[in-house]
Amino acid sequence: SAPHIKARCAVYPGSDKQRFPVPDDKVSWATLWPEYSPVNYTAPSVLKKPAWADPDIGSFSPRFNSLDGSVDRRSREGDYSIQDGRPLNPRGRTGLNGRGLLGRWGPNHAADPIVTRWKRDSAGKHVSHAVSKRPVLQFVSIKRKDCGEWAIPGGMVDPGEVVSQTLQREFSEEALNSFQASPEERKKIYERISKLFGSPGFQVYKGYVDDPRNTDNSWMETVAVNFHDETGDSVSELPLQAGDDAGQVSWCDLDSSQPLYASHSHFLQIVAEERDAHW
Ligand code: RP5
Ligand code: MG
Ligand code: MG
Repeated sequence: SAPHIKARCAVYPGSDKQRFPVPDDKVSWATLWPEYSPVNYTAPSVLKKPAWADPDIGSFSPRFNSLDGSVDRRSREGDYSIQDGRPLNPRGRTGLNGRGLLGRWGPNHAADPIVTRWKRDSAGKHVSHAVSKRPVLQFVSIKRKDCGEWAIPGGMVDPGEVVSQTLQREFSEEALNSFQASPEERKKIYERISKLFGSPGFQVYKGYVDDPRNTDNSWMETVAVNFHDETGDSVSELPLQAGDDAGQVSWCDLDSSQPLYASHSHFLQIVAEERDAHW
């Protein structure tokens, strides 16, 4: 696995905290580095003890590497180590300890719905890329309110929730703003997307996400699944509307030059390869 990069961004998101600079050759915990002195930071929003966050370590001893009541503290990367009562990021140092903006010590589980269709011209014909000559895929992308970056409309798995539910729920909330629709519209949306999301989908990725919010003790993990509207008459016809943590929503071309949040570009590359599309 490649060393994480966004998890070492200079300034921690939503704060003025500078991460301790970690060069590539010092990322691994296996490399001894006595001078390493990361900044400690847990965001005030997390310390306020909202329902989605753990308490601080000390008074609290969760069951790491196991299913802890309804909170899944197992990593998809295998067992992680615990040092001084705190879990260690399985991809190594990030220059910051504590939880930052993340609620859980250890893995924070998310799900990423990648909804795709073929790009078509006004006559309905597939559009191929001028250089690669391959057909172009489009995916439903949202502009995140927190950082302004384009991203897959993913979100956190609620305690006890199954991933298939999270995928459909987050897509409905962020890309369709389903709650604001009229009852008939909502019913139509629900029927259309239940069919697409009820199909098996293609599992693109599961595991660690190189997310800028990661710390030495808390990190994002995801399950990314591709639901493809081959004929373009299912989700393709639904009006997109941004909701929840999405500021904008749009069908975007899959293309290696498009910068995206966290590891999302890597997930889309896998989708493009699987479907023999342009990348
Ligand atoms: C990323 O953060 C995941 O890939 C997912 O897209 C997202 C989940 O966090 P929120 O959108 O709930 O902030 O690491
Ligand atoms: Mg959400
Ligand atoms: Mg989200």
